[in-house]
Amino acid sequence: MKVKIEVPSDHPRRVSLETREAIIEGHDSHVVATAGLLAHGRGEAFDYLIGEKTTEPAENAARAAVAAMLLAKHPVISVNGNACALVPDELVELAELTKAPLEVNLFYYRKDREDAIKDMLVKAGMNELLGTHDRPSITIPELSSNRRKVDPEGIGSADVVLVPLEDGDRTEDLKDIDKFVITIDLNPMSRTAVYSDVTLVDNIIRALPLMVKFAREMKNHPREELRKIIDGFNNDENLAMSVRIIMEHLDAIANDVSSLRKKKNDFKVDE
Ligand code: PTJ
Repeated sequence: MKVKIEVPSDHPRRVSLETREAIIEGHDSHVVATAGLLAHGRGEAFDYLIGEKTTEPAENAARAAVAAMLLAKHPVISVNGNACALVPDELVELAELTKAPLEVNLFYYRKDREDAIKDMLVKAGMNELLGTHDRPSITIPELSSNRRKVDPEGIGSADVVLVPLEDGDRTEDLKDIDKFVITIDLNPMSRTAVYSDVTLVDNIIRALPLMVKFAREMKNHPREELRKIIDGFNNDENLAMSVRIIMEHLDAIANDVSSLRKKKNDFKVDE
């Protein structure tokens, strides 16, 4: 993540401030929708609750997600404004490693946003972007929002779709048309989280680099091994574990609020 402001390296909220800045700069350049600022705030709140680190269930989900993408006949990565603003380089790298094309698919569509997202991904090294206005499109009647317009070579014909930071209406519909859906959502109770086949309850700024790392490690794994990883994964159990981690985390704080001062580096709160 490259941002214009300089946050002192010892600032206890450095990562959070830089991430916020990336979203603000993304909004200034039209990559991020105004509603994306609010979506980010909701994500930040859930990240506090989960402890602002990748949990074991999130790591397991990342492994299953990458296995599904590597096994897929035609995996596709759906890109929205927030995902592009936060992890452009990792989106391009994951696309290359898993042979999953990137498709821009916006809830709050505007041509200038599509252009800004394309520019950012090209700067990150992307060669081709599906879903743009100059490409053929088909409509998925089951989808209700603007997201219903998809690329026939992308989401239209995909068997596995990664939909990071989703708005809830789409996952259920994608399931209805037999897509295997992977999502990244810090809220383990969102509709997207509970309807997906694999949900990474993690911040996209940690989840995408982790998926890239797993994709590098797993890309030459035998197919049976990848299949075993997916078969051994249960999304409901995984979500339940994420909710329990939040509860245990809050319980520990309720038992000893002063721990927030002592363990400043484990669980950081704003001043
Ligand atoms: O770019 P567009 O037009 O396609 O619009 C994108 C947004 C994100 C505005 C749109 O999809 C939307 O309104 O999403 P929601 O309904 O706010 O849902 C976003 C979900 O992502 C929420 O459950 C948040 O908790 C979660 N979230 C927010 N930031 C992060 C996150 N999850 C992972 N990492 C984050 N950084």
